[in-house]
Amino acid sequence: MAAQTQAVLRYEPAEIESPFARDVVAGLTARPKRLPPKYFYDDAGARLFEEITALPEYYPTRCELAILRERADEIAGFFPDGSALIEFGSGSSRKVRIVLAAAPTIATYVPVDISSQMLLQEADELRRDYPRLSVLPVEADFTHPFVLPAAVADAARIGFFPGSTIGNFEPREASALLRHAGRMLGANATLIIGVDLEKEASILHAAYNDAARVTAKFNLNLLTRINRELDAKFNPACFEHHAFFNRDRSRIEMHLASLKRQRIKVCGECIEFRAGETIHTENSYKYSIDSFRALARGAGWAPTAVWTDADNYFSVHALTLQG
Ligand code: AVJ
Repeated sequence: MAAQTQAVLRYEPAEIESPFARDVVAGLTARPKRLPPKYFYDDAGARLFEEITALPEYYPTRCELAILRERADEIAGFFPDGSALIEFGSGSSRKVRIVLAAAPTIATYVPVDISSQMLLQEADELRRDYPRLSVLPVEADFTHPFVLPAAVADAARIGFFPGSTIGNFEPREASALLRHAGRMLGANATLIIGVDLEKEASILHAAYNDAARVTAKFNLNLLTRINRELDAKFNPACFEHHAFFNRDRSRIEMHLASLKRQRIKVCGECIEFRAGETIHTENSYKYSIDSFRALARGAGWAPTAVWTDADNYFSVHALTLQG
């Protein structure tokens, strides 16, 4: 068979069925090697992330919670009677609870997440605590189109996208995602979105290199997940967590660096590592208020309000869809 044909058709579609397997093979055969950060959040990863949010060095969650608490009434002013709140990447319901408590006008809450265990558990707890609220969880990867429950078809829809998850995306992808969210939410929509701010590199560095090494565990858990779900044999002890601020691109980068030359078989593909070679596992972009507003405008959203914490570490923006 022509070698050329083989080079193009490297993977038999039948062999690699799941999106996870496809993305892992594509990422590990790319140069430089990379893996999408959305796969951090298996059940163990979601728990580790919750641990990260409580670390003394990890300021984003604390700052965002402070902003939401302080501005809950102003934020609630954006929710018309009977509106539906759609949360992208809901995870724990800690943040939305602050909004729900301040906005009894919200009739329906639609958490959208790929980590199903936490999604369903949090939904149950919210139903118990807010018996008049209709809670309609959607298990989906919000970076792909998904269907909103029919029950919210006629409601005014407000998007809630906290946690600076938007920072995981390349600015062009972030723009596409904001545009897509606008189409899904529909005319007159509001989006409440949390965005981490640019700041001194030492503070950023500490937040992603915590002394307790929970972030390292979170990063390395990706290899454990690949082992478990794709039957690979990575030794996490042969990789090291690297996180640093890339000033030119205004982003934290996380990598897994191979401590030695090694070969690992993944989905029938032999992946070779040079000593020191890395898998790029995450970007976490940091914006200024103006640079984020420019991004939002480019995606069809008009900046309506912005709130920050006392240190100016984190921002929460209210955007309204441009007519
Ligand atoms: C959930 C994407 C906002 O970028 O700060 C935390 C994920 N990675 N520590 C972030 C994360 C390492 C987090 N986001």
